[in-house]
Amino acid sequence: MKKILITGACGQIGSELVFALAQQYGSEHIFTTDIQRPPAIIREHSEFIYLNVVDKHSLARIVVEKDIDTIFHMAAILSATGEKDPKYAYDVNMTGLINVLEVARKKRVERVITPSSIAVFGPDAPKNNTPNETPLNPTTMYGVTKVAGEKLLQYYYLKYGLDARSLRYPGIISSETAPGGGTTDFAVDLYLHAVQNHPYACFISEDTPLPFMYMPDAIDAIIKLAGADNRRLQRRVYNVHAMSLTPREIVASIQHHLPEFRCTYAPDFRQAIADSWPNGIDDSAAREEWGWSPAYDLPMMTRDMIERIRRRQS
Ligand code: AKB
Repeated sequence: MKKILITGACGQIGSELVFALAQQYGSEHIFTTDIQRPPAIIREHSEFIYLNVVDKHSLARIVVEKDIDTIFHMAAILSATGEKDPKYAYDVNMTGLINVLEVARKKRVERVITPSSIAVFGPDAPKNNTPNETPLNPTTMYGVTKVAGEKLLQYYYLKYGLDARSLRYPGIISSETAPGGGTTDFAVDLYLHAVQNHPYACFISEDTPLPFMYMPDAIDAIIKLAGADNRRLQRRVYNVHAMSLTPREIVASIQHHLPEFRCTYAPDFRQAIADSWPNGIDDSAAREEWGWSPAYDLPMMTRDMIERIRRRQS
């Protein structure tokens, strides 16, 4: 029976992944770690253990004691926080990943799945429908750590046969756990402010297109990739995409339900990060090799987001 470890379990994606994996495999098979105090949903659906991923010995002890066969390594510092403190992003993202890969190799963990990001692309990559394989020259420390992370996964696969897999997430929009320190966080903030009847000053300009995905699709993607038949996988890292959106388009979609909502634009240092990323990425390899396909478009996502945020706040 599967024994799954999730690092960074209290984060935006981790917290919803825990719930989805617990539904599929049973809470008694899910072990979660983070440096934050876990919310109720994590305590209810997993065994939580305090762990800083830079601590390799504690990580190894958990993997051995809990007999872990699959690791979802979600702990990471995102792009905006990474630009404020690049060395911290380097330490957490690179040391965390190499620790997970080394422990997985030595303790014979079957599979490691860890997200990469659209942040691997830099200004020289094609802006539209960015291919899976293209120059990777990011201009942020977050992007640098994600490119290096992708290369590490490939190295461990080729050298040791460790079945490590990754997917390049776009900005993820979700209603349950707020993201922290990302450039695409404004999209979640727009919904939260609109439902609370507050105006919002967006830190990205209104006509900046970026790739996005709704959380249920993000969870579906990572679980599908984790379960894909290795013989069908031609690469270790996959672009995944759902919709290309500008802040103005998200605001218009929200105003369809909440016409009073007002957004102003005050771009800050995060605009340069957004400008260096693609508008939308080509995910045909993921579609062909493991059946990826998103379910949510903008109108469906907006309806669901507003309903869920309202329910949570009532
Ligand atoms: C960020 O904005 O840093 C993340 C990402 C696109 O990887 N959401």
